[in-house]
Amino acid sequence: MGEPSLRVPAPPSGAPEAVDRWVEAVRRLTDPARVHWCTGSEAEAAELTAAMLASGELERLNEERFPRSVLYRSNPNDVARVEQVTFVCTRREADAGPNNHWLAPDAAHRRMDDLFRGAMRGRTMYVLPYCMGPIDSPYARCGVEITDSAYVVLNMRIMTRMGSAALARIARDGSFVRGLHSTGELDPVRRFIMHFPEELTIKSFGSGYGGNALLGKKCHALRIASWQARDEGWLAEHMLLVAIDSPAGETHYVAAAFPSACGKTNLAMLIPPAKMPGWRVRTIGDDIAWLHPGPDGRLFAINPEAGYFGVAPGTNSKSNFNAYEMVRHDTIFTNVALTADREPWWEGLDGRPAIDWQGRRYDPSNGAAAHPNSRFTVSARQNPCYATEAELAAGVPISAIVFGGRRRTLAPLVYEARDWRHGVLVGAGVASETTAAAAGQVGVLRRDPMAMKPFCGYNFADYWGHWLSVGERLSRPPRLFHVNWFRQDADGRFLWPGFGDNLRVLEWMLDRVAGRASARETPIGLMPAREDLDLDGLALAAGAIDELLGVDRLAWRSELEQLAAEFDRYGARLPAALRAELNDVARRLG
Ligand code: GTP
Ligand code: SPV
Ligand code: MN
Repeated sequence: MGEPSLRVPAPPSGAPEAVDRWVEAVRRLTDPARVHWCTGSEAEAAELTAAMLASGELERLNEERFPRSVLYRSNPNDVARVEQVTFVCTRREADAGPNNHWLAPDAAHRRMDDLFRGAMRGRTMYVLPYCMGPIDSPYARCGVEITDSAYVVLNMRIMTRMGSAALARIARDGSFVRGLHSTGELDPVRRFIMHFPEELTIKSFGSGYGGNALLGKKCHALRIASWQARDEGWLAEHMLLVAIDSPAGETHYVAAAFPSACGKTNLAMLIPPAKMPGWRVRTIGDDIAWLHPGPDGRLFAINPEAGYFGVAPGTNSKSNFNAYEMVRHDTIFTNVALTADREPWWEGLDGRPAIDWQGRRYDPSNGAAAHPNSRFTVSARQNPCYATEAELAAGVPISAIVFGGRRRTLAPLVYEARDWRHGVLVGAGVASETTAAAAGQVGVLRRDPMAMKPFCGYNFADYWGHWLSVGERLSRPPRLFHVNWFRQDADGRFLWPGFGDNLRVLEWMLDRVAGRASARETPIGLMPAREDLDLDGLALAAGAIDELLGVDRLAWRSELEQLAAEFDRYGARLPAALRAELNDVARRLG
């Protein structure tokens, strides 16, 4: 390994000894040319950016129209999360459950350490301490990611509270999640993302992209955190968080779980339709929520993240004006196209692409100009509708939890669970058509309970049981709903306009919370009649609303059979109460 004495890292004073020891062990294993402890400062980010611009890893965008923004092109074989090679490595296989790929911890460590041995030779090893959640929140949790990717450093700096303050908090907490990452050679057959929840450890090799590499996000804040949350009595969820201010001056906080690329960022930044003056939606989070039963019997939530890693395609001034405004400066774009003026471009924008996401001259026969999973990374502070409640150490009390999926048929626009237990069934029953956010086929319906299929760090049967037990601790639980913005007609046209008009559905939910709105009983839950929704000014196709609010009993019976078959995979571990809820709906369907 040669000359280690020249390469001894200089930990900042105040670095806890446990961090130090681990960094030293990783340094010996990976053999980097140098070690850089990240402070998270602006100067550090500017220096890393300048170096990446000079090496060609980043490209400057049109400085006048997108100041201080850059484009990163990832390897074309590395453009999304890779669920096939994502593992949960628990001592007992059953603890990971049929919902996860599993490997024994010893074997997994061996495989990963073989990959990491010497992997950073000639490269810089970055040590980045980060905090998920407001730095002074009792609900926040810290981690340290070691990576050889400067792109990861720049992204984590936006997505988390990264740097010296986090290190100080780790010294106070005495514990942290260890995340080791290397882009390796980007060889798809040498690509693995391994989680060791019992050791609070993550090892990720061979990908530099998003959820595979920004370890604070899905790996820590969902897979590891969901495990910790079960032990400690809270929930780590794939949910957006919003404050909704009504014209009457009420504010309600709503959390919503939709699968990847199914509308969380868009709902989190929703602009009310012109027909709803006085309403305002403010963003607390757009992807992940940590939920804690509070002292007063309500459920409180924080957003562990500090930025957004959002889907670019489809974002424009009509669909999401706030997002479009927010990415016009100080933004990292990944895998978008360029116009002739070097402005970022993606499908859904006006104008024309000149260069595609792979840096080639745009040619429609090569497919989309921007990769369908191209993204922007941006600080939450740039969001025009940022909610300052995102900084509250105690979080915000949740009035409603919304589950949803992308389904062209069956699932109605909205329905409400009869109570928490039924709501757990509704969440467990989420299914959605796959999207470009994960490698693999797009548009295939798959079961995605609570939008957590790729992210739950333990056995779903235990997870559903945990959801039921959290509900039992809430004397004032939120109401639970299910929505589907993605119903289509026979020609593939959306039946519901979506985006800003989704607030019409949220208004009904909040009226339900306040006891103002009526609902009709259906076998699958409580639904608005068309008069209960404010549809004023909407140009819906003839018959669309009946379609959107209909319950096709025959189709639902077969849906429940599929859900029952899914539950069977969990055997005796499945909570009896969940099976009872399913049987109850089946009985109501006749
Ligand atoms: P992740 O970041 O992958 O977790 O995705 P997300 O859930 O935040 O999804 P996002 O809001 O980025 O939306 C993904 C895609 O769905 C974008 O192309 C949006 O334009 C589209 N979309 C979002 N909301 C709606 C809606 O209400 N109706 C329709 N038809 N499309 C929508
Ligand atoms: C998702 O896929 O749900 C995302 C993007 O939010 S990633 O960070 O790649 O997981
Ligand atoms: Mn997501």
